[in-house]
Amino acid sequence: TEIETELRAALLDSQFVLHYQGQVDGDGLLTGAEALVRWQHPTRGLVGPAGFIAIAETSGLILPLGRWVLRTACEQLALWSASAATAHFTIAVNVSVRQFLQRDFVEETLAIVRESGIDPACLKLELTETLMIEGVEETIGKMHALREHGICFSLDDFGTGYSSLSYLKRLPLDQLKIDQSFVRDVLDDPNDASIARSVVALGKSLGLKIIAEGVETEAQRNFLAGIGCDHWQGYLFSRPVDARTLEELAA
Ligand code: G
Ligand code: G
Ligand code: MN
Ligand code: NA
Repeated sequence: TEIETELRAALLDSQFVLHYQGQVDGDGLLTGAEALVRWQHPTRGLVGPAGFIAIAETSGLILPLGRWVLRTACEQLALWSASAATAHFTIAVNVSVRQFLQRDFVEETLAIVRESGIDPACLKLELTETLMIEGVEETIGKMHALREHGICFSLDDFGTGYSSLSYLKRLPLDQLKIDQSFVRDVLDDPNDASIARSVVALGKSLGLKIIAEGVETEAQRNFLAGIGCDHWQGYLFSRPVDARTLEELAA
């Protein structure tokens, strides 16, 4: 299709950029950021992932695009590691199902980590529950292989997909991410509050850290803190911004 051709050209022409959204701990300190890809389109301006990730996935372009995202995020982390104010930063990178299940994903990821010179423990890969449908055993195997080298894992969009608790306990995860669809109305919708409470309790009982995304107000933050949530991401702390703007927040 036309957009597919355009995407292919955009990759060659370096039209993609990463924005970074801060992640904050219980003391309100910036611990790092999630990398979020954007397309700097020559005529349409800055295009968000909703406008191209799905097409990149079906066309297979997600493989070179995903490699570019991972490499760029690791190079940014290497720069942050070398600077006092940001030396402790971790970086979270979204990995699509197709990308993760690609045959060479483990080797490629380890090569990127090695070449960028980052501490692998500062790299957190965000996976989604869909991986459990597409290939449980392969997913678990690859996670263990990467974890042996120190790489961490967060389960993104948790609760929105196919959550089988029996798989959850087998995944070598470090963190659960409460999806923003539960956070948005957590103060007004008792069902969302119940889900949030259950996710935190479940995650904690499995020894995981819990990050809430889409936190926009102090009231949401306080409620979530009250039920045991310990890390935050959302407009209350920072929008997705370019690397330099994020550095200013850390200063
Ligand atoms: O960036 P936004 O702020 O609009 O992100 C929307 C969605 O796009 C996110 O939920 C995320 O899962 C997805 N996304 C953002 N960046 C990437 C990326 O680099 N790779 C993949 N696979 N998905 C991404
Ligand atoms: O990968 P994931 O689905 O988790 O990506 C996070 C998405 O959530 C991005 O599209 C990001 O721009 C968006 N986001 C992050 N914080 C907030 C927030 O506080 N409010 C809203 N409405 N969206 C947010
Ligand atoms: Mn994410
Ligand atoms: Na999410």
